[in-house]
Amino acid sequence: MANYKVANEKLAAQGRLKIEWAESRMPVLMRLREKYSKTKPLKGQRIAGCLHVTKETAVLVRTLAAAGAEVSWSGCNPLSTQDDIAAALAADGISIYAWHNLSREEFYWCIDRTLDFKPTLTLDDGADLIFSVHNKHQELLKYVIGGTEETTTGVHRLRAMAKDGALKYPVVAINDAETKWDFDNVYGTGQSSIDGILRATSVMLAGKNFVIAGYGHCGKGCASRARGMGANVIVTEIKPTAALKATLEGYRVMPMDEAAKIGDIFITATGMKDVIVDRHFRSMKDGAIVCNTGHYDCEINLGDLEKLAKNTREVRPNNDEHTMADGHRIYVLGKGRLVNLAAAEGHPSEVMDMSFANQFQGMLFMSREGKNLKADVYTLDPKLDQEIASIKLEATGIRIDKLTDEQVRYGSDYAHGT
Ligand code: 3DD
Repeated sequence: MANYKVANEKLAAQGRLKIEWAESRMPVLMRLREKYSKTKPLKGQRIAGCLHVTKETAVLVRTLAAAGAEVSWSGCNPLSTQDDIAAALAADGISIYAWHNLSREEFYWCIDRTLDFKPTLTLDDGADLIFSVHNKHQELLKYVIGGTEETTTGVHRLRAMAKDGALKYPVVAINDAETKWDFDNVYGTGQSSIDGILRATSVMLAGKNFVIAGYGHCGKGCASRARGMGANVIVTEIKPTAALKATLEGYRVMPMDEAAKIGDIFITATGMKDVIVDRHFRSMKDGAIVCNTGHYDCEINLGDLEKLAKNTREVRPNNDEHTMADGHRIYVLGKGRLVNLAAAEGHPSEVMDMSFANQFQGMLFMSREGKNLKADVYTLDPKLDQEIASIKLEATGIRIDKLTDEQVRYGSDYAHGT
């Protein structure tokens, strides 16, 4: 029996039902499982994973195991583990160390446990696992042939390490795949962030001033989904081109100092620290709701808020009320951690299907090529995007046109002009 530590093994049956639900909505990953469970190309590989323990992640874990890998897993956020999913994976025989609401020490203890079997591959979301191997477990570097990284923030961190010559093994930036960032980050984050806000507050979005800090892929998704629910979207930005795009999309754009005075709901999606700080809390309306959908919990400065608050209490699950000296109340969701996974179930299965098809392909690629690559950050072959998208279209019964031979020739013929 695999070693593991989960909150409650009795939740396994409930978790299994959720995983089956996800499997029925992840045709790309299930197609890969069907294909590679026969040939088992990952046989002999030991994969340590550090990625939110959700029903969708469980489908990826089961697919990696079906392809022959030995898998050990921890969650990549103290608040994002779904305990019933963790129980189901433990019952599957996966070495999983994850439970909801981890302390910082427990979080890193779980990561350390996944390293006990000396992984040959690491699979990350936020680079905490790979960073632990580089900084606390250098003796394991000799076993690792490569890794993958899921998210924008993690890829940014790894590129900085590579630039410094600090990266010691090759990693695939999964986030750079079009069928990841242009779907997961936009449509996934858009829907799941609204989902988290609604589960933690059940407020009406229509007519509310919905302030989004950061108009990158995630912010863009949040803006369009919030507008779809009738909210008045306000965008704050530091990058002129992003601010301009938001303006041309019809959103109001202004500095956070101004937005803080009129916002009803605030969400940060910047990847930067201290986006909402003391002076913003002071100018917010009574009843303002504040949350974050970036990977780390540094975007909302909770230290500033705790200094200002005279009283704090949990008024609903994942919803803390902070009362200021003047009686104004500010509601922080998910303790400032990513609201889509702390207060809801993360992105829907349909979109994680493509992100995790890229993760699976990244593991295959690294298991084959890792030992021949220098320590750097790589991207998958863009052809894989079209393959993943084609399977997705086929599974959803959508048919598209095909170029004729003449059109293919035209596409590469530079001789003719007007
Ligand atoms: N992420 C969002 N929803 C998720 C889910 N249902 N399962 C696992 C991970 C999930 C995080 C992704 O957005 C990841 O791609 C990221 O952090 O960028």
